[in-house]
Amino acid sequence: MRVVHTPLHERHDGAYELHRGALVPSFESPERVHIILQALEQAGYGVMPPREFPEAALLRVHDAEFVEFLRTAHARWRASGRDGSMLPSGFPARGLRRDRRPSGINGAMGWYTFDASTPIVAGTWEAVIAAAQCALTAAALVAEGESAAYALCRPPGHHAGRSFYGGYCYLNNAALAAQYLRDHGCGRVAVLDVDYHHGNGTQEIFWERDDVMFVSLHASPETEYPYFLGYADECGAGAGEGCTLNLPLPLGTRWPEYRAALDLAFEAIDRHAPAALVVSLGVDTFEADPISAFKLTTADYRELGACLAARGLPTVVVQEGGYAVAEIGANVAGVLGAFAGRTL
Ligand code: Q9C
Ligand code: ZN
Repeated sequence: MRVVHTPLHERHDGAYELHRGALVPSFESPERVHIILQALEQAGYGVMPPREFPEAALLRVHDAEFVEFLRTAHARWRASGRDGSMLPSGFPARGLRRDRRPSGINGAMGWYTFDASTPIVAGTWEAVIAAAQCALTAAALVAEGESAAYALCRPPGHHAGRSFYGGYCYLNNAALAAQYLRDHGCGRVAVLDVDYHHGNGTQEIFWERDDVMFVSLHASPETEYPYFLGYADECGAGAGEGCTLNLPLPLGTRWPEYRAALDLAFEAIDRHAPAALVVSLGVDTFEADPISAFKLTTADYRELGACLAARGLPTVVVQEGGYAVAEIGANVAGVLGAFAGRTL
């Protein structure tokens, strides 16, 4: 199994985020990828840089004005006399206008994001397109016949929608991979999201589609981020009705219950009969994760990998969250080891 990675992720290094009422150092740090990469290199994986893809590949999933906002946001911020991390301070909630996008950078930021934990710094765009290219490269490898590939994406992507960012995510790497597979001869695709948080962006992107199924296991939005999406009654709409499946789980979930939900996820995926699988792999379900409350162990990630690999589907694994930095390498390597056993 090939690992697609580039050090360009380091260009994105947000200083802080708003967390439980305080500005705290960003949980989503370059160190996360350093440690994953070290674990995978130690395990003997072949690491390759991403290929270049035209902007048209991004526009298959994202809105052009949104992409332009991300590309130019920090330069606009600097032009307004500031520097460092950009964070928003107002959002168009109920009672406010959603038909006029403010021309100023502060209002535009609140327009395009939905939280204050997703900073933009001078190098964010460079890292964001590099992560997207990692995901597209992994998808291309699978479209060309590899049985599995892993995109070591940073920043992550599953909270980003067609025209919004948030949750440490800017462009939706997993959605780009799924769309790339669709555009390059692959039949139906299933996206299975095992990050602790609901993949609201991926759900939004494929909500009305029947060619890309979205299935997510995550902590209940009743108490957990992203709070406003991810309930079990969200099933898709229009042609996509029945092609979205949410399996919210309680705080404290351990492997046996997680495994049972995974079985339900795969029953639904099997009914969809996909030609390929995209896995949004967050390891923030880990027992020691600093912002999450599931109880999976390092050993459980090997089981998870075995469950995923056992489907025998061509699979693109895309890195999402995971903030227990000390163990993140072992946890990701645990999942990928099962694929490597099949395809090394
Ligand atoms: N006080 C991913 O795992 N912060 N994103 C929550 C709660 C945002 C997580 C703040 C968490 C985003 C890709
Ligand atoms: Zn997460």
